[in-house]
Order: sequence, then C-alpha cells, then structure tokens
Amino acid sequence: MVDKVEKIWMDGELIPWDEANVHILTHSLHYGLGVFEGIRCYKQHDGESAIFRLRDHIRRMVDSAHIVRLDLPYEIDQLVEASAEVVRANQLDECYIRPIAFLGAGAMGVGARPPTRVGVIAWRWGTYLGDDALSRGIRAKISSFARVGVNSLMTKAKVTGHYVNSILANREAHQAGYDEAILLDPQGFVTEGSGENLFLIRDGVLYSPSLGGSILSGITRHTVTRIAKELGLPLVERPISRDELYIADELFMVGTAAEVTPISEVDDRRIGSGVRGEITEKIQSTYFDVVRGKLVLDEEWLHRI
Ligand code: PPE
Repeated sequence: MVDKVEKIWMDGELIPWDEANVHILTHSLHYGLGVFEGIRCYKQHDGESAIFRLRDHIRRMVDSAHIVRLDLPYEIDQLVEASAEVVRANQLDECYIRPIAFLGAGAMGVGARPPTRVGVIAWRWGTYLGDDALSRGIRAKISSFARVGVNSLMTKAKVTGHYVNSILANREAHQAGYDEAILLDPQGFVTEGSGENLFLIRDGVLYSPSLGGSILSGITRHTVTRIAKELGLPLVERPISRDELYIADELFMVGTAAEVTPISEVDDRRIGSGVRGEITEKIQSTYFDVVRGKLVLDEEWLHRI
C-alpha cells in the first residue's frame, strides 16, 4: 500500500489527498486512454533534494499525449512546476512522482472526447523489485505474452492501457515463481520488461534493443547510454534474440522505479556467474552517483526542490 501524504495536485491546484477522487464514469477508467509518467526525486549528496530529469519526463508525457491525440490543457513548464510543487508541499526529500492525464467523466463511448484531467501524485517508494534485487539480481522469465507489435499500440507513448500487456506478463512470471517478465515482440525479438528496459553485456560490449522496436524510450535507458559513453563502454543497439540473453556475460534492467537491477537468471539459465557482474555494478554505482548529484553528466538533469 502507498503511504499517503498530505496533498495531491489536481487540475491546477493542491488538494487534500483524500479528496483527489474521480467519478466512476471517468472515460479512461473504461477504455484505458490516459498518459502518465514515473519520476524519482533523490536526496542529493549535499543534503538537498532534486528531481531527476524532470523536464525530460514531462516532455515524454507531452509526446505521449501528442501520439494518442489527448488534449493536454497544460504546457511543459506548468507540469514541471506542478511536480516540484507536490514534492515541496509534502516536504518529501526522496519520493516517486506520478503525473497522469486522463479523459474525465461526462461522455461515454469509444469515440467520446470528455475534457482531459491532470493529476500529480508523490509518494515514498523504495526499491521496485525487492530489497535484495539491486545487489543480488532477479530471476526473470520470458513471457508467453508477446509485447504488442509496433503498429498495434504506440509504445513510445506511456499510455495507461498499454499496461494490461505488462500486468499479464508480470503476473504470469510471479505466479511461476520468478521476479519479473521479459517480453518478446511478435517476431520473437527481445523488447523489454513489464516496466523496465534491458541491457546485456557480452565480451565487454553493451547491447540493447533499438528504439525502432516495440519499447518505451526509457529515460533511464538514455542515462545508461550516457554512462556507458563516460565509462568508455561500446554500445550496440540492434535486434536481440532470446538465446542471446541466455549466453550474456551480464544482464540488467533499467527504469525509474527499478533503477539499475541485475538479472541473475533467465528461464532457469544462470547468467554469467549468477551474481551481479562487474560492469553492471560499475554502471549501477555510477547511476546512483548521477541521480544523487555526485557525478554531473548534464546540469539540466537535476531539478532542485
Ligand atoms: N519500459 C516500460 C514498459 C516501462 O513502464 C518503464 C518505466 C520503462 C521501460 C523505463 O522507463 P524510464 O522510467 O523512463 O526509464 N516504468 C515505470 C512504471 C513502473 C510502475 O510499475 O508503475 C517506472 O519505472 O517508473
């Protein structure tokens, strides 16, 4: 359960947590067309707090709305400010921020276009894939559910309804005793986890499925590509087959919630030595240095509260 905080930003104002409710006829609840983001705010090494890549997340939200033609009644700057305001109002030093825009109540039917509503919620959220995940790694399973094809749903948009695909895969993996699912596209190429992008390492080279495929254009994925450059690691973005995962030296998942999480097993095959690999560990620790402001790769990435 999410621990409640005091205020939620909704449709332009801060309101009490318990009053941030919607009507049962909310269009997005019925048909799944809403766009959202997941952002983390980290306590910096100097003691202040900063939201990591806030503007990039809000820009993706605006792009998501554009892709699915959801009218957004706010500009980037307003949503950036709303996100910072929620964190400040609740005096959170570390938290997860969830902006969401959805079709409100009033008109029903797939073709209806009720007004868009926007909320920004912040709450404390620890590790996403379990407490040991970051150090020990997780056990993943290839999902029997294919990731939606590139022309079925628009995966560059972070749309609420897309997550039915993720939930089916994630639940199936959990039911079978694994920690997370990895989805293949309809042709059988590797895409991503239910809520994370993927990287593999073989012979010192980093590989990741390219953005042209059915994956979210992850902001953590992008941060990791910058870290790779910083560390002098070659990166290749290309289609990846299922068995390439099995014979990887190291494998890891990345996402705002999951951060940099090693994968120790896929489909009961041990990856590398079965523990967090050396390169993964280096990328992971560099990632934490970057989000905590210890290593500045880009001044724009830290939005001070
Ligand atoms: N792929 C998917 C499908 C996805 O949902 C996420 C984020 C990513 C990749 C990584 O994207 P980014 O956060 O920009 O690096 N998943 C979010 C939702 C998690 C949830 O369960 O809710 C997240 O990590 O915040």
